[in-house]
Amino acid sequence: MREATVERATAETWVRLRLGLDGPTGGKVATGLPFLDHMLLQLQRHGRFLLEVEARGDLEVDVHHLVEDVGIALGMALKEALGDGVGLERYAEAFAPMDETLVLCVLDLSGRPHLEYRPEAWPVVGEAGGVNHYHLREFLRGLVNHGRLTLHLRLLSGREAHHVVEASFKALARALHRATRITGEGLPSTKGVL
Ligand SMILES: [Mn+2]
Repeated sequence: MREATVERATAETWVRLRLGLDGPTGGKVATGLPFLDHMLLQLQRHGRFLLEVEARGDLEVDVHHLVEDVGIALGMALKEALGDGVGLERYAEAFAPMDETLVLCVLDLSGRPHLEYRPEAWPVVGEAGGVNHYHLREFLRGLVNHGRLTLHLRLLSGREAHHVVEASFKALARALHRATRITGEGLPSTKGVL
């Protein structure tokens, strides 16, 4: 069974995260930031993962550090859980609608970090529980840089922060589920390495 547990501590945050790609799903999520918990539970449910997250952060300063560092821990766990990548589906895309909002996420578990997401181009208004779509960028940067994947995120419609951020997590979850499946036998690369 592919899974990994990481623990990461800085002067700003402490995160312990367990990710399981196969087998049982669910797990307790408690970061101290309710909207982030709500998003991680979307990832867990719609990605059909085991995802346990326990975290503390300097929320008296801002939500920024905690959101970013949970993304980093998720990337670290993903990279470790994927192992050598033999048989990996590797590519996936997923749309997620939420009423008026529509988001597209396209992934390549390539071994090369690249994030294609421009929050300044997204006409989002407001925030959700202290979290906005610029914080989403920090989460995704952490995930991409440490999970070593290519991630494109597009907003096709919608403006309301809660729907936009949540639909983004749902699209990410669905794409991550599919990209992490074992569907073949060899390494899915002509280069011979991911
Ligand atoms: Mn919601």
